[in-house]
Parts: sequence; structure tokens; C-alpha cells
Amino acid sequence: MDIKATLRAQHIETPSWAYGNSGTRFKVFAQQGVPRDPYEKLADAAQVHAYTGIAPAVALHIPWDKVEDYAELSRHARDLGVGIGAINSNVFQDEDYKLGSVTNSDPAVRRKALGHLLECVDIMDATGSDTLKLWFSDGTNYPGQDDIRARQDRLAEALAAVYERLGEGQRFLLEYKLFEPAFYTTDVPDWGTAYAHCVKLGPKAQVVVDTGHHAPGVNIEFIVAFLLREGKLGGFDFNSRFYADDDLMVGSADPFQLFRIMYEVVRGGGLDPATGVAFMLDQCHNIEPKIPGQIRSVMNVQEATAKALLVDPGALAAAQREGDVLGANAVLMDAYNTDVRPLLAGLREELGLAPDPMAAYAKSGYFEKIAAERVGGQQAGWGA
Ligand code: LRH
Ligand code: MN
Repeated sequence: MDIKATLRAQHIETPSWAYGNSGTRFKVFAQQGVPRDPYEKLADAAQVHAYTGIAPAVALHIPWDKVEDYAELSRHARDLGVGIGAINSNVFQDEDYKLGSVTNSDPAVRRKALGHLLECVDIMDATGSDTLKLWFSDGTNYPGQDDIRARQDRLAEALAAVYERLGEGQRFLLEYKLFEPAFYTTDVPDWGTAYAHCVKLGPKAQVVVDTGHHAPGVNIEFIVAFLLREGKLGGFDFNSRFYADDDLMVGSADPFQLFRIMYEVVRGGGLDPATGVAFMLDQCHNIEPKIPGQIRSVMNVQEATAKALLVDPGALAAAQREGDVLGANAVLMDAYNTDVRPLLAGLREELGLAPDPMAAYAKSGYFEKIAAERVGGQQAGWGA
């Protein structure tokens, strides 16, 4: 395996919403220079690609990134040297969805929610995106509040309608999450539920693994290995957490877990573009500067990938065959404990980039420019 070639071909997708203001229910801290519209978000995302060389796509979130002309937005992205990645639906912020969107017992509410999902496919057509990402906040807070089985029937009906609408080369990724905002049942709570719905629908339906959406202690790399083996791993929403869905920088809380996940990706052939695994970030930079936060996150995934690619498959297979437990573990730990920063700095120089993206961005004056320019107007955010 040509490690450098594989690393050069790596593509990470940054989320438009990471460039806007975000926070918790306690406070959303505004920052200087924050974008006011999707065009400025794309400009910031292009900076991340300019300094890392491996972040050529930006995921959009609708309606946070609603514009008059999506084809024009897509052209703007191309002019900036990036492309439009996954289109994220949003059926979690409308008053009508308090008791559920596609799972709501009210057929009118379900029709409204489905309408939004189908509108997102229209936006895929207009932007050239081939991926729709579906996350449902749907769930209940108290036993008996609604019928668990009936909600699954309603969910399956909506997913089938979206699946039907998908065009040639298009797919949807179903995202699961253990809890929040619902605190008793969540209608897509785990990988098994997402997987079962996707298997029933067909090849255009795959599962997205958000690394912040599991119960503490869950072995995420096992889920990754399993879904890859089944051809049902559509992608990742990378972030990290110490407690719940903290949406912190990927690899910042548990770099060893990120390495183990990327090792199963490498082992399962997930770095081969033909498998179509989307490596997306889904993070919120509540207190840290946003563009450097994204650059650091892309570098964290790149470092974990480089370490995973350094695992000696021959030595590992031999030790595993011989039942050499410590030997096998040592093969993985040797790779993990290898400092890959010089390798990656060299790779960037070969790509004509500065060896240290963080230092290069800091010296660029881009932040000072946007802080001076972006005065007035409504800073972008979750609008929650
Ligand atoms: C839900 C989620 C989902 C997005 C949202 C921004 O927690 O992970 O992927 O729609 O965050
Ligand atoms: Mn997510």
C-alpha cells in the first residue's frame, strides 16, 4: 500500500454549521468574523482546504444554508476550490415537530416533514450533491407517550418515500443517536435500528456513524467493522466527547479511539473511494476559533489515518494466527505510538502547502480580514 498516495487521496468534508455561532442551552457565544450567509461559510471552508489540502467538500444544512439559487451557490463553491457535499435535512426545529416529525401521529405533520426531506433531494439535484443525510430528533420523553411500534411504521413509510425519490447515483445516510433531545425513546437510537431500516430499503440507503451518538463504553470500531463488512457504512460524523454529544474536535478527547476506528476503516477497505465512505466532521466550536478548530480537526483525522496505515498487516496477521496476544497488540500500538507529523509535514510540502497548516493560517491575516469586513448583518448560527 502506497501510504502517501492514500493520504493524498483522503477527502474530509467540513460542516457549514461549524463556521457559524454555536453553543449549548446555557449560552451561544458570538465570535468576531463569523459568516453571515452560506457564501461566507464556503469561503471559510475553502481556507481549511487551502491549508490542509484534504478538505475539498462542505456539507450544507437546510434551512440554515437556504439560498435563492443553489446552483449559483454551487458555482461559488467551485470558484473557491471546494464542492458541495452532503445535504443535511432539519426536521428538529419546527414547532410542529414537538411530538415528532416523520413519526408524528398526525398525518399532516408527517406530510410536512416528508415534504422537507424531498425538498432536500431537489437541493441535491441543484447542487450536484449525491448524498442526503437524515437525522431525526424524533422520540418520546415518557413511557406510554406514544406507540413505539407505530412510530417505526411511520418512520419506515417516510424513508421508503425518500428512497423512491432518490435519483441515479444518489443515496441517503441514516444517522442514529442514543438520546437528546428525547430522553425516553429515540426512534433511531442505535446502529442496529438504522441498519435494519437501510437493509430493508436497498443499496441507496446506508448508515452514518456520528462518533458522539453512542452510550459511554460502546466499541464504535466494532460497529464500523461490521457496517463496512455489510457494505452499509455510508460515512462518519466525526467529533469527540468526554460525556454525551459534546461535538468537540475529533480526536481531542480520545485520539486512541479515533486511531482504532481508522484502523478498522483501513482494514475494511473504507479508504478506497469506491466504497463511498464519507468522512464528514460534525462539530461545534463554542469557545475556540472556528477555522483553526476545523484545520486542527482535519489534521487529527489525517494523523489517525496515517498511524492506521502504518499498521503492518503481515506482522499482525502472523501474531493473530499464532494467538500471540501481546505480539498482536504490540503491532497496533507501535503504529499508534509512531510520530507521523514529520511524514505529514513532508506530504504537505510535496503538495506545495506549508508544513504547519495552523501556523500558516495564523500568519495569513485571513481572520483579521474577515473580522474587519464582517461587521453588521446577522451572524450565522443554529437559529435554535
Ligand atoms: C444531531 C447531529 C446531526 C446534525 C446536527 C447538526 O446531533 O449530529 O448530524 O444534523 O447534529
Ligand atoms: Mn451528526
